[in-house]
Amino acid sequence: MAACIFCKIIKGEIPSMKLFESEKTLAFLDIGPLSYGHSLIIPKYHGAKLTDIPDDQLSEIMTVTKKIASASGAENYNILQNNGRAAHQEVDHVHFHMIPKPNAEEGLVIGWPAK
Ligand code: D5M
Repeated sequence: MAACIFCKIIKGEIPSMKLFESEKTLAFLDIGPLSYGHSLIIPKYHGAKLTDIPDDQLSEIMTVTKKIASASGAENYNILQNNGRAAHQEVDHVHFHMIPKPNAEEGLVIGWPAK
């Protein structure tokens, strides 16, 4: 979709810090991280909500999300996926957040309590 910011990232029209790429899936760092290593994992197929994506385009997304969580080295992390404005979705292209939870000794990151 031409106006979609994540489709532009997929096409390389705007820059991103890519972590993983395959035929169907892309992972990159979130531009406004809630914690160090906050990443987004997206299907390359454009759809606003999870229910808009065909199953075959989602087949590897959890495997890739697991890879990214593992590569982050975080012992504690959240996987988050928002659908619709009332559910705090800002970008209308399906994405899974992988948000490491910092250890207390690593200090606070904006909006993210260490404990
Ligand atoms: O989260 C949308 C997320 O997308 C939010 O955490 C910021 C991130 N974002 C927006 N633009 C970019 C670019 N250009 N690069 C990387 N990350 C980006 P939501 O679940 O929709 O609220």
